[in-house]
This record gives sequence, structure tokens and C-alpha cells, in this order.
Amino acid sequence: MDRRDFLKTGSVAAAAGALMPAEVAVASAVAAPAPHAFPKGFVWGTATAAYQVEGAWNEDGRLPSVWDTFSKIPGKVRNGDTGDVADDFYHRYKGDVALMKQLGVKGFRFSIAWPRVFPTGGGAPNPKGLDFYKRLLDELHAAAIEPYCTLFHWDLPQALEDKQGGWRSRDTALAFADYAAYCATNLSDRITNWMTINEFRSYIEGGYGNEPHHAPGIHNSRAVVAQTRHYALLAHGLAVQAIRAHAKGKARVGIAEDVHGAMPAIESAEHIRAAEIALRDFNEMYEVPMFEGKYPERYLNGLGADAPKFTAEELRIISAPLDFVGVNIYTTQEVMAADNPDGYVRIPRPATYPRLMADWLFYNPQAIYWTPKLMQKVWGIREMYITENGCSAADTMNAAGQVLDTDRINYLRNYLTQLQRGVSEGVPVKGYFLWSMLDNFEWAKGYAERFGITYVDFKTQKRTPKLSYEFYKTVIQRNGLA
Ligand code: PNW
Repeated sequence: MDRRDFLKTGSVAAAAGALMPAEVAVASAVAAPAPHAFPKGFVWGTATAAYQVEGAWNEDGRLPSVWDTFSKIPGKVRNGDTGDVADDFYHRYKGDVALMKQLGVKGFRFSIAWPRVFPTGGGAPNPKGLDFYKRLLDELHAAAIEPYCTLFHWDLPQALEDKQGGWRSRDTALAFADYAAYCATNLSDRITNWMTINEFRSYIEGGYGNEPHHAPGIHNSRAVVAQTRHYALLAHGLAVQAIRAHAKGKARVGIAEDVHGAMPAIESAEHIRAAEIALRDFNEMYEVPMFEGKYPERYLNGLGADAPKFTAEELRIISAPLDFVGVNIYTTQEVMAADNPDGYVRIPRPATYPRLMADWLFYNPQAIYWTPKLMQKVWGIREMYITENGCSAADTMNAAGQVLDTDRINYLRNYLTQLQRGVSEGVPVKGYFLWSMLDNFEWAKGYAERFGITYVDFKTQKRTPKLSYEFYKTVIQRNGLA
């Protein structure tokens, strides 16, 4: 920008007498070029998921998902919260899209509720359920916001759980492929970017494993869990095929995975090598079969007689190349090189390790530098998106009605600085979706844990952009950090 443009911007800010002093400061700061810039066309976005925001749990033909059932069992969700109403996004999506437009995002990651589209998981589709997504997508396009659609974010139709044991059945993988085909057939005129599944680990280990704290909340033997993981992977692979086969026009297919991050405690060659090995080991259940087309010996030997049954053809389906890989990044695990058979050790976190509100949310901005960088190195991933990043914080509204969430801004600023570092080194991350656009139903933590950059009063449904919303808006305007 030349001097004249700069003066112009300055005078616009000064002329806007109605602006608060803080906003004047932001407006003029945005005019300065960002020294920590992102590439042109970088996709800035936000994310939500159907059950966490939509509400309208029994409207227009929707039948229960496993989360409707689970959240109504006393003791499963903090304060007895359920997703019955959530953010009422089903009715308020227009206002929320307007808030996103004001924020300046280029992309919005959302999920489709399977039990809206196929209330019993299969059989006859429910056109009224699909219509909601058509309305939402039209609203997004009118606001020039590109939709990034996830087909499964944990709200499995309860009927599939009752009939066949949910994800423990191979038939559920087939039903998922049919659902994916139907969505591609009917929505590919409005959606180009598809993600099959959000985070295998959370709903498989969390829903069917030891001490399940996610729906359906049923403990299973080690052998059953291993087989369930395999069917979930198969569901992903079959859905990739189904989307490509049924989409009219261009379709780009990926996934949104909770890759378990590893990073070197010290940045030296031997510890970086240790982190590469650790990344692969930490993700042996899901990423290795998906990206390498095989289960590692280490995993199969560790399971012994409990190892999953699979065919070579299934592994081929599971590992079909993706157009992009979405990674949800919140934290990471430091490792160091060790003279042991693994070649590394996980370093236990000291008691004073910083964290945000969630007990698992250890603060380490370098997570978002190292995880994509090592994924590029270890698996040769050529296109990635950060499909989630953000934090829960003890947000309170002050007497003036503001939420000044400087802890979240601190978190975001430092994570984004590390993301920019990676991108500037050639790590192929093409976009970033902040979790979350709105405070929402945080699964077993209910409404007590707020991840939004927009505060939601769950009694009145009033939305109040937090200070972090303003912070993110300036990042988007600058396409980078100050
Ligand atoms: C993600 N961990 O879950 C989910 O995709 C979102 O639906 C959720 O609201 C968000 O992150 C915040 O929790 C995760 O333990 C849950 O590392 C746990 C972990 C990571 C992600």
C-alpha cells in the first residue's frame, strides 16, 4: 500500500466518529501490511457440528441419534444437559451466517445430521431433513462463504445402534456409504468439499471402548473395539468411493481427523526423528491404515488374537488417496529420542504444564507447527486443512455486556503464529477452521465448557461476539498476524 492509501485508511478510521477508541486502533492497525502473512487464497473459516448447535431434535421427521439417547441418561452429561435445543441453529442459521459474513470468513465447516436425512439410518430418506441443509447452503453461498461439509460428526441414528450394534456392525459401514451417496447426489450442486468422518478416536474409543464417556457409552472387549475401528475405517473408504461416484460436478473428498500429535521437546535432528517415529506409532490404529494401506505389525502383534479381521480389498478401499486431509489440532505430546526399541519416550507432563479449561487441553502452540509438518514428512500429505483449532475458556460477561477472553486470544495468536511458521516453510496447509463459531453443546461437558468466539446465552439464545471474534476478524482482514 502506498502513502496515499495509508492516509486514506487512516482518515476513514478517524472520520468514523462513532467508533470506540479500541476499534479505531484496530481499524488503523489492519491497514499495515502483515509481517506474518499467509498465502493469498488461504481459507479462513470457522467450524461447528450438527448435534452441538442445531437443536430441533425431533422436528421435520428427525429421529433420535445415539447422542439424544445418551445425553438423556442421568449422569452421562454434566448438569444433565442435552442437545434438544443447543444453539437453535436449525432456526437461527440465517443470523449466524450473517455473523460469519461480518467476521469475514471464507469457509464454514458444518456437519449433516444423518438422522435428519435418514431418520432410521437407511431405507426411505426424509426430504424435509435434507431441505434444511439446502437452505443453509444457499444462505452460505449468498454470503460468499464456501461450505466444507462433514458427513458424520458422531450423531449415529439410534435405530442403527438398536438394530445392529451401531459401528460394531459392518452393515453400518454400508449404510454410511448409502447415506454418503444420497448426500452427494442431492447436495453436490451446493457442496464441493466433503469430509467423511470427524475423529475416529473420539467416538470409537470414547463410545465403545474402556470407560466410555461418549455415546453410545457401551464398554466392549478389546477384540470388538479393534473390529469396530476397522469398520469405521471401511465406512470412510466406502464413503469416499460413494461421493466420487455420485457427485455431479467437482467433488473434493477428505476427512477430519484427530491426529494424535507428537513433537520434539528439543529441536535437534535426533529428537525430530524421534517425533516422526512417535507420530506414526501414536496413530497406528487409524492414520497408518488410511495413509499406508496396512495395519502396522506393532499394532497387530500387540492385539494378538484380538486383532481385527480384514481383507486386502478392504485395506485398498480404506487407503484410497484423498484430495485433502483435515486435522483437528488442539494439543500435542512432547517426546525425546531414547535408546529403547521404540526409539523415543513420551515425556510425562509436569504438574505445572499450562492448559486451558478442558482437562485435556494442554497449551502448546507448536502443536500446529509440528503435527502438519511431520504428517507431510511421514506420510507425504500434500494438502491439509486445520479443520479444528480453538479452546474452551472460563468466559464471563462483564457489566458492560462484553466477553473479554484474552486467554483465548493468547491461545489463538500463538497457535496461528506457529501455523504461519509452518506454512511459510512450505507445509501444505491451505486453510484454518476455528473451533468454534459459537459456544455449543460440548458433548459430555454440556454447556459448561465454552469453545466459541461468539458467546451464547443459552436461556435467551442471544449471541455476543467475544473479543476473540474481533481478534480473528483482524487476522482475516490482514491475512496474517501483526
Ligand atoms: C473435538 N482430545 O473433539 C470435536 O471434533 C468437537 O466436536 C469438540 O467440540 C472439540 O474437539 C472440542 O472438544 C476432541 O482429548 C475431543 O485431545 C477431545 C480431544 C480432541 C478433540
